[in-house]
Amino acid sequence: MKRFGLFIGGKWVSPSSRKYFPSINPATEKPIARFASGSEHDVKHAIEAAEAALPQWRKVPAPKRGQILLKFAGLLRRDKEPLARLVSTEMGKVLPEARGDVQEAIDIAEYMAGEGRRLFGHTTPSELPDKFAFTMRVPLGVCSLITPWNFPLAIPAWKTMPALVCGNTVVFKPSSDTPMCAARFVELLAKAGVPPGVVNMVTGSGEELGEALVASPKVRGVSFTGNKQTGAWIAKNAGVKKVGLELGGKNAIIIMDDADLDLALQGVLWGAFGTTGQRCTAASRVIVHEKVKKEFEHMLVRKASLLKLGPGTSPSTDVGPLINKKALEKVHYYTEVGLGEGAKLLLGGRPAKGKGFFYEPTIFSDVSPKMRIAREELFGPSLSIISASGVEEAIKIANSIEYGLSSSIYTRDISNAFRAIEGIEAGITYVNSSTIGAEVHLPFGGVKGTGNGAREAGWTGVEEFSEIKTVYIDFSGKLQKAQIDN
Ligand code: UN1
Repeated sequence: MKRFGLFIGGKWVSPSSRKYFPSINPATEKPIARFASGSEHDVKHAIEAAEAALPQWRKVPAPKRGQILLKFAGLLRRDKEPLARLVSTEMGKVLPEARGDVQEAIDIAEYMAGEGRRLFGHTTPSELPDKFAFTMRVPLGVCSLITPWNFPLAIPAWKTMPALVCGNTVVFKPSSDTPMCAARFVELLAKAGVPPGVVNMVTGSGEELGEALVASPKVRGVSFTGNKQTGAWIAKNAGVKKVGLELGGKNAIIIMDDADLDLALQGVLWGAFGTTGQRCTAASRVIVHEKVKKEFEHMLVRKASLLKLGPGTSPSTDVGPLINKKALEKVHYYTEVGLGEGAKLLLGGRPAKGKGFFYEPTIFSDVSPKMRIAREELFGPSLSIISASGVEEAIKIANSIEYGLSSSIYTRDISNAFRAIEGIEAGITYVNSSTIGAEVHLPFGGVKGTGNGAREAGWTGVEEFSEIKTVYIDFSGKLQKAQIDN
């Protein structure tokens, strides 16, 4: 079986532990390849390589750095099909979605390549004569990028592309569930012309590597997408540096009594069971107007019961496996919690028989907003239906959780739509569309427990990975004192 080391200073090197772990195909439970169990010592080595590469890389003109990203986008495009197959095999999502994962990486690479010719600052008048003031963007320095498995190419690209175009160097720590996708990702970056040391990859246990990646004073930026416990730990341990956190959601779709129910049905199926519910943006709550609740439930259960479980690589599959055994156990644990809380199970509620981490699409009704299944992120194909008597109550329920990433309302009434846009506490609100489907040129992130204000992608992705330098140029030839001489 193929064995991968750590990618440090442009070379594959053995981990100091000499130990390796397998990456598992979640549909078959068979290993795909073996990956290095890195140690703190390896992370230090990677940070040193990134530090050494920084002075030269930050001096490369940003449009030139952008050209390398564009080349990378071209390589992803060339290899889109094999990469999508790899995503589907290693992570489990169905092939069309795996192609979307690769496409999202291509999109952000192209977008950030263009940023190489913008990276705008401001110019503004000085309060004194013969004095000029402007701002410019400078890189943070070495950045640690810690990524999840659910978008094994797109999320590393969301972080790496802005980091690179801004002139940072990177230590990349992918999830141990999808290291093969990460290995292909760094190989293609090197092929596109990213110089040695600019992107380094360490694999292994987050518990083992976390502190070295996050707390090191040599690291000036940390970007993390994952669970809230790890996010809270990072916030506590990072010290004084720029930290971007994206920590999940419990996203709601509101369905009003004036909604197009067929359209809402498609949105709910896609939001709740697409990617087997394993998106931060997945819809795990439906808040439906009491007048249409029965009808909508009936429509939903009929369609959801037809969804076919299977390996992501098989064309007949609608819903792929969960990522691993722990995830399967977690989803089932919440089924038991829901039953214990008195919610009504309409569909599913158990693991599928046979090999692989498959769980039946699960729907609970008569869920009250206080129940744990209505508040806690379970990251799987399990949906809670809550009823509401009107738009204000629906918004209140939508907001009654600690998260605030995505949200959606189905309505034909413009005032309901605007009430939701204004009232829902979330970083993203969709109208007449599901909770998933963020595009790379718009800011992505959440409020409340979802994050710390960082917005990935779009122009804000550049803000995450750069600092502002303010420059004053005095060409008066004399000492001018601001606030005093004028
Ligand atoms: C995530 O699950 O962390 O909007 C990212 C979406 C995708 C990105 C999801 N474009 O669902």
